Amino acid sequence: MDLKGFDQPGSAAAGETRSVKVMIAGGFGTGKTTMVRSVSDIKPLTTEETLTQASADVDRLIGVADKTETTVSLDFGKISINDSLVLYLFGTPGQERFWFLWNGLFKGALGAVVLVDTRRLASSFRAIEEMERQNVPFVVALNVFPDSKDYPVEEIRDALDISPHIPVVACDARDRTSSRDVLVALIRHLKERSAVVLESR
Ligand SMILES: Nc1nc2c(ncn2[C@@H]2O[C@H](COP(=O)(O)OP(=O)(O)OP(=O)(O)O)[C@@H](O)[C@H]2O)c(=O)[nH]1
Ligand SMILES: [Mg+2]
Repeated sequence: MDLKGFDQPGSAAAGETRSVKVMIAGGFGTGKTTMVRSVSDIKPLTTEETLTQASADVDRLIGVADKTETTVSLDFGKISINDSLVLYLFGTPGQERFWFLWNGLFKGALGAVVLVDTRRLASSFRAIEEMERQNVPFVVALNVFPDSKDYPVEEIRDALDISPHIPVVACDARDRTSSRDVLVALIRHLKERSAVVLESR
């Protein structure tokens, strides 16, 4: 994986900007659209439709009872991390009936954030499996809601069955700085991974 341009500002050739595709994934209602909206430098593109009663049995709304809309295709946003790095953000749909779109959406993605609502951990199991299946490096972002319990990170790691090298960070998807910090954690993770790959050659 070529991560040229992931270094600090100034290390890329003068005027060179690297564009990277990053996925914002996770289970239903975990805050993917909220994160893309809060962090994007441009007016994000969203494809939300009104939640229908038909999905109520399938997608449990515990904790997000005031949720009225769901992503049916994708969210799209963009953020400049520094002079040499621009991230293009693609938010995935969370409802299971739209997961067939994930294969196409992930093409060319260098990394992903998997958002997790710790009140509904199981809703993000499938997303984590997908990252592993598609071999996309990822970080886990625990989107903290007012009534989320403060579980030790190790407990969450065990419950999600993710390996120790995958970063787990807490965030508030509504907050731009917090969401940006998650993306920076992902970039660091990608850099560390690429260093390991290069060293092992
Ligand atoms: N309290 C709190 N509420 C949040 C936070 N993030 C999102 N919400 C709310 O939680 C609900 C779900 O957020 P969305 O951003 O639509 O979630 P999503 O993952 O895009 O949902 P789908 O596309 O349907 O899978 C919305 O009602 C948000 O207002 C958060 O960090 N804290
Ligand atoms: Mg959404």
